[in-house]
Amino acid sequence: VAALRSQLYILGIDMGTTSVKVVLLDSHLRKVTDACSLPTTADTSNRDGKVMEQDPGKIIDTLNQCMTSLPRDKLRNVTRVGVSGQMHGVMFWKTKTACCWDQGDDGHMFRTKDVSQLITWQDGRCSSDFLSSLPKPDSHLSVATGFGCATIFWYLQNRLEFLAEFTSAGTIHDYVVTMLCGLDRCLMSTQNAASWGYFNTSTNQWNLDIAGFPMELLPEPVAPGSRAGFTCSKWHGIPVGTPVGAALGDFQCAVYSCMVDRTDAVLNISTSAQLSFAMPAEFRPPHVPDPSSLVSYFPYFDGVFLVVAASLNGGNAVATFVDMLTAWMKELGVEISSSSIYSQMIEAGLNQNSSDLKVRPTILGERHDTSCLGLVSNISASNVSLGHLTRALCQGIVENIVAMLPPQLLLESGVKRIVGSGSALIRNEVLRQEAERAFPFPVQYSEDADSAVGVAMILSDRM
Ligand SMILES: *[C@@H]1O[C@H](CO)[C@@H](O)[C@H](O)[C@H]1NC(C)=O
Ligand SMILES: *[C@@H]1O[C@H](CO)[C@@H](O)[C@H](O)[C@H]1NC(C)=O
Ligand SMILES: *[C@@H]1O[C@H](CO)[C@@H](O)[C@H](O)[C@H]1NC(C)=O
Ligand SMILES: *[C@@H]1O[C@H](CO)[C@@H](O)[C@H](O)[C@H]1NC(C)=O
Ligand SMILES: *[C@@H]1O[C@H](CO)[C@@H](O)[C@H](O)[C@H]1NC(C)=O
Ligand SMILES: CC(=O)N[C@H]1CO[C@H](CO)[C@@H](O)[C@@H]1O
Repeated sequence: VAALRSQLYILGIDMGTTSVKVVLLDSHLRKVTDACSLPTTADTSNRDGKVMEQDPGKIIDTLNQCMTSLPRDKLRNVTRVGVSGQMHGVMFWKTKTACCWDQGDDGHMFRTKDVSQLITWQDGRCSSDFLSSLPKPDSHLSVATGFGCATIFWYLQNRLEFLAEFTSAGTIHDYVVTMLCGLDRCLMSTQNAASWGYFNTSTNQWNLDIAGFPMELLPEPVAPGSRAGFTCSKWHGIPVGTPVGAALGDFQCAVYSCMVDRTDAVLNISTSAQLSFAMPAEFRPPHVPDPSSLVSYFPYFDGVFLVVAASLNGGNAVATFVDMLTAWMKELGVEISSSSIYSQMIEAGLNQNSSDLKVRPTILGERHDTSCLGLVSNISASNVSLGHLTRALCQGIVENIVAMLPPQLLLESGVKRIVGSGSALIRNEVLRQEAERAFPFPVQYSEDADSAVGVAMILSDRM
């Protein structure tokens, strides 16, 4: 039977902060058949410790390398292209001359030309004084340094001549879509638009009709899941005229890749930790941002919002504990590897069912309370073994994220299952046990939460 049906693929691309990933999804089986991920090493020298910029030329070269690694015969059968990427950041380009197409033997591809650096979400040039001097956004999301519109305001006040060189702005993934389709105007999904600030998600309009603001640079908002255009040239073997989706947010795509049912909540614990689920269709976020709020609302699909609790403390807290033990052992003159400490500590934690010891793992503070650092409490002489500490640390990590978005709220919103993802959760059985204890729902694990896979699935389902 497989031989009779034509084999078609969807290409998913994720333009991440440190790497580019491409996947081919078999349209029929909805399974990944090929994938490639390469580091971009695109960070440029950090001039004053606050500027975080990347070289789009290097990022696009990395994309070309990833594409070259995919089987050419499958690329010829690609029927849709989806792109996701790091949100909040902004780059500028000159419409029409922002890339050059290379029609060489090794495949048609484009490279950057007449583009600015990418100012990433990690950029710190906008001080809190600067941000508070800006007009008040009409958005439920507050504006932070590294957000596209804040960066444009910074150029407006500090280097007006820089902006005059360009005619378009977008995220790096919007740039890819715009070049692939040869568009005159960048079409930006509301997922990415909301991440720039100054965007009203009720009207789906920018609110920057302010004297002097270069509105003409801003992309045109479109619904997530809609088509931006068609490939304007053959690209690495993909036929000309292949539909390309408007670029999406990496977070939404990662959630999509592991949310099987609409009633699933996703608990992701990697370096940091997030808990997220789709709010009921009629839910609308409050009109004014609340800086003390523990959750954010991000546009998902069809006017639905994802509620997201984001903790800065996840696998990094476990890693810090392991590093601490490794350093102590070394100071005591015992050489033992971190990986051996990690596995023995998990073993000890598994043998200790519960503990009265309490660990608050917020070693990095939290966004809503940067001064609330970690704490170990309720220490008694018999509760200080490695097993107690491991158990208490893992329990603390789960309780910390769960406190931001309590199970009662999940119940009321119709959540029926937790999908666990992220390397720190998947490989740590004590953490998994604590997650299973914390929720009144079954917990199922998904190893392949992935933005590139998610964007391919979205195009398969929705476009
Ligand atoms: C591409 O599609 C053609 C026609 O449907 C099919 O014969 C061929 O096997 C497919 N190639 C691959 C690599 O799947
Ligand atoms: C967005 O626009 C709607 C409709 O005009 C308005 O009711 C709302 O207050 C605006 N602001 C936000 C943050 O939704
Ligand atoms: C989980 O977190 C990692 C790292 O922060 C991120 O790359 C991934 O997309 C996240 N996955 C989900 C489903 O949120
Ligand atoms: C953990 O608790 C369960 C259920 O109470 C019990 O059956 C099991 O023996 C306990 N394991 C350890 C190592 O204490
Ligand atoms: C602290 O430990 C004691 C005895 O081990 C226990 O009874 C108590 O419930 C613990 N307190 C908290 C807040 O866990
Ligand atoms: C879970 C556990 O082992 N708790 C112990 C902590 O220490 C107190 C006081 O020594 C014991 O009574 C608990 O059994």
